[in-house]
Amino acid sequence: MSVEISKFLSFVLRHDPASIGLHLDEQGWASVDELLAKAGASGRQLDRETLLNIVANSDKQRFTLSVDQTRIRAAQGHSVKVDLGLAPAVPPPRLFHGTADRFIDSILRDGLRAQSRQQVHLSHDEPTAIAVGSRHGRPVVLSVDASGMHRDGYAFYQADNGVWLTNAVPAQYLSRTP
Ligand code: HQG
Repeated sequence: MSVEISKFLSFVLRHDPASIGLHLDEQGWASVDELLAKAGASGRQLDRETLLNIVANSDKQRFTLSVDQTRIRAAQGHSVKVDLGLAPAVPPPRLFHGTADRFIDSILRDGLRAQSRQQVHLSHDEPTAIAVGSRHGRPVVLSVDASGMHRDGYAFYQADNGVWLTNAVPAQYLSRTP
């Protein structure tokens, strides 16, 4: 049940708020009251306590609440245009990207692209990257020379849940892990 609600929340807060008539501001925040009301109006019974529980227990901490708990947003993963307002951050020397083996030739030729999302998502460790890649097929992990990119002027951001974000990764900064 909570997985289903979490998927619903990811869908409306990342991809299609209009599907339930929800408004996101430029930084991706929705009013918690409005979310609860519009979820109910679209046939999903969701009360505040359940919502707060799902936010607190989300395995990847996918959702962020404002300090006063009146607003909520997805920490990352948006396809709708938002400016999360994250400050540029210095990345660790290496980051990882998990993908499926069928994408490798294209990625090593063209680099990592954000595809349908606003930014490329990078993991700080290989096990996380394997899990991300497994969503798409047989997982392959790419190592990203994050310090080289940073030195060359590419900006990195860290989402509220620790996921690293950058606009794109040119192929020369990528290598396949064994
Ligand atoms: C691939 C999940 C061919 C890219 C995860 C990926 C993450 C290319 C796919 C978050 C390519 C896009 C994001 C190129 C990139 N040619 N394929 N040039 N450049 N790709 O789902 O990173 O559970 O949009 O490798 O844990 O898999 O939803 O991105 O395979 O943190 O919270 O195009 O979503 O989090 O797929 O996942 P996605 P992602 P949640």
